[in-house]
Amino acid sequence: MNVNIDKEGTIVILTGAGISRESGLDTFRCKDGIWSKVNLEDVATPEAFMRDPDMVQGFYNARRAQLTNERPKPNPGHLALARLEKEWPGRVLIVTQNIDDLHEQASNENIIHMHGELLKIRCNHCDVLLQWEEELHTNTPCPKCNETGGLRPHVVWFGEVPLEMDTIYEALEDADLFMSIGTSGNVYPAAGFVQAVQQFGDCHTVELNLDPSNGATSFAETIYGPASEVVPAFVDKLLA
Ligand code: BV8
Repeated sequence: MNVNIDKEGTIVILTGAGISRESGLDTFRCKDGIWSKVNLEDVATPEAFMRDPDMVQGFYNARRAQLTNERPKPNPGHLALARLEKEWPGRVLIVTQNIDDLHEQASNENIIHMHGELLKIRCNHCDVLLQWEEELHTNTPCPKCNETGGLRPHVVWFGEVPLEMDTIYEALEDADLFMSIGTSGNVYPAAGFVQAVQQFGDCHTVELNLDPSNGATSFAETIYGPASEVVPAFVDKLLA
């Protein structure tokens, strides 16, 4: 790391599918990624849910079953961020695009799932938000309002507004260090955060990824390699 971050400084960390790859969860756009097997237009848009809800529910049931049956574990990349949150005197916030629960399993607390969470569902009829580890079907009655056809995965589909955007931009305004880990920089507004922090003020920006993302040239510093190796090494230097 080629700059000194004030130890009381605020660190905002954006994570993507790449940080969970070594825990056995597919990424989206890598060779054999999720979007090489299914079209996002068919499973991750509100239009798809209107058109063929069973197809959409099936897509998320399969990913939810992978989380609840295979119980993937956090890898050294996740664990290093947990150590950073515990030992860094200043504020540490994880803004993740991931809908898995590996940051929680690693015992991070300050986490925003800007694209939602796979182990939660909500009802379009009564807006209840529930923890959910089972399969979900169009005729599953809502445990609160008992209506059917309203329950959907608590995830942000393309064309929908990401979650907690105000809190995220407030943190980006306050950031002294912005780290981006395991994301290809294809999906907005997350892919625009590196430009946003530089408009807000003096913030050091670092990309930690297997290979250069679409936004690589926007970062002051770039470190390439598997998250399980480069993230612990970077955190060691930060806490040194
Ligand atoms: C919105 C949830 C308005 C569901 C997801 C501007 C320009 C162009 C388009 C747009 C734009 N603004 C908006 C859009 C439209 C759209 C968009 O960005 N489209 C793209 C495809 C062009 N955005 C939206 O619709 C968003 N909504 O904009 O609302 C708005 C905006 C601002 C404020 C208010 C309102 C909503 C987008 C959310 C969609 N939902 N997921 C689900 O998971 O099923 S997005 C989905 O892609 C995932 O959440 C994922 O996180 C995200 C990004 O993918 P990555 O995580 O980056 O994964 P990827 O496979 O691409 O890359 C993996 C990376 O890891 C690679 O770089 C690889 O090298 C690296 N890697 C691999 N292994 C490792 C590794 N790194 C380290 N170690 C390893 N071992």
